[in-house]
Order: sequence, then structure tokens, then C-alpha cells
Amino acid sequence: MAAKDRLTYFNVYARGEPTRILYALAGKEFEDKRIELEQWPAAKEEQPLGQLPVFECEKGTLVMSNTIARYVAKGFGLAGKDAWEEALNDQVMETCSDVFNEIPAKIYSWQVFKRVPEPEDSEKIKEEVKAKIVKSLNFIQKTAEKRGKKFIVDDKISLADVWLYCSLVFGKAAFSDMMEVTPWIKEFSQKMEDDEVLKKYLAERKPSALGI
Ligand SMILES: N[C@@H](CCC(=O)N[C@@H](CS)C(=O)NCC(=O)O)C(=O)O
Repeated sequence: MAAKDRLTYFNVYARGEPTRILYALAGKEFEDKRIELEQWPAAKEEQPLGQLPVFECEKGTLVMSNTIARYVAKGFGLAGKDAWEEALNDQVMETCSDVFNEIPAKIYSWQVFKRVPEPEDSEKIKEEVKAKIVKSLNFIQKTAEKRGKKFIVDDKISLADVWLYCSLVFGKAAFSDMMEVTPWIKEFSQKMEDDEVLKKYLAERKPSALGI
């Protein structure tokens, strides 16, 4: 078992980044193990499901980015004070995962990874993906407005905010206006970036090898 918590992920932001940010917000140390793309064919064989992220701590090994982030956030008191707040944090995370996960499959497959040629109707595909994202973001806005707190669920940054912020950053390569796609999102992104701990983390973090 790892002597200290270890997150193994690619040298990109994407699915591993929320967990890295949660450690930064909590001021806790972990081993940020990054696999370069050329190392991946050999490293893939060693992973429980042949994918990353993989999290190791004294209790054992976890896979699935949402499970890892939820576990880490709970340990740091950043996943909600009661079952309802936990559910609201989860709901934001799952809502984002559903729609933002369309981006790698439908857009980054040709735009970033170049695995397939750009489809002829790429602009239409992008518009459809964006419309779904905006619908989900408007739903998250309503959740936040009902809570009436500084951030989505609480007056301090919690899992929901981290997950949403990372999703927006992930979407930027597809949609250049992602961080200000609605007035509420613009205000949300600004509040996140004004947070002193997050600001320092963002200024110092390693750049993503793929820009996402
Ligand atoms: N549902 C999994 C998906 C994991 C996943 O798709 N990981 C990608 C990177 S973001 C991966 O390992 N790709 C390399 C591969 O499948 O060979 C999660 O959320 O962790």
C-alpha cells in the first residue's frame, strides 16, 4: 500500500484534476503520479481496469474518478455536512459527468486526440453538445440559487464547485467561451478563481500535456 495517498493519472487535467484540487484546498499532501502518454501501453497492463485515474491509500485502491473525488472530499469535509448536502454535491458531479463526457467522444476524438477525421457536420455536433451542457448548467444554477450560499452548496468551496470548475476548464478547448457561457457561470468561475488557495494552485500547477 502507498505510504501516502497516491493519485496516478495522465499528465493532463480532465478526470484526475478534481482530486488534485481537493488536496490543494485541504492543504494535504499526496503523491501526484503522472503517466506520460508514451509510458501508457506498459502502465495500462498494471491498472485494475486498464484505465486511470487510480487512487491508493492506506485502506486500499480505488478506481472511477467520481468515486475517488467523492471519497477524498468526504475525508476533507468538502462533500457536505449532511446526507442532503452530500446528495446535492453528488448531483452536480453526476450532472456534469453526463454532459461533459460527451466532449471527448464527440469532439476531442478528432480535435485533440486525432483518432478519427473531423466529421463533416462537426459544427452541428458541437452545437448539440453545447446546448446539452448549457441546459445542465442552468439546472445547476437553479440548485445554487435555491441554496442561496456563496458557492453551489455551501459558503465554502465543496466537491460540487470543484467538479463544475474542472468540467468547464475541460470544455474550454471545444468551446472558447466555456468559462462565461452564461452570466451565472461567468460569476461562478470568477468566484472560484478569486479564492486564494485555488488561485495559488492554478498559478503553480503543471501545464496539461494536451491542453485539457
Ligand atoms: N469511468 C472511468 C473512466 C476512466 C477513463 O476513461 N480514463 C481514461 C482517461 S480520462 C483512460 O484511462 N484512457 C486510456 C485507456 O482507456 O486506455 C472514470 O471516471 O474514472
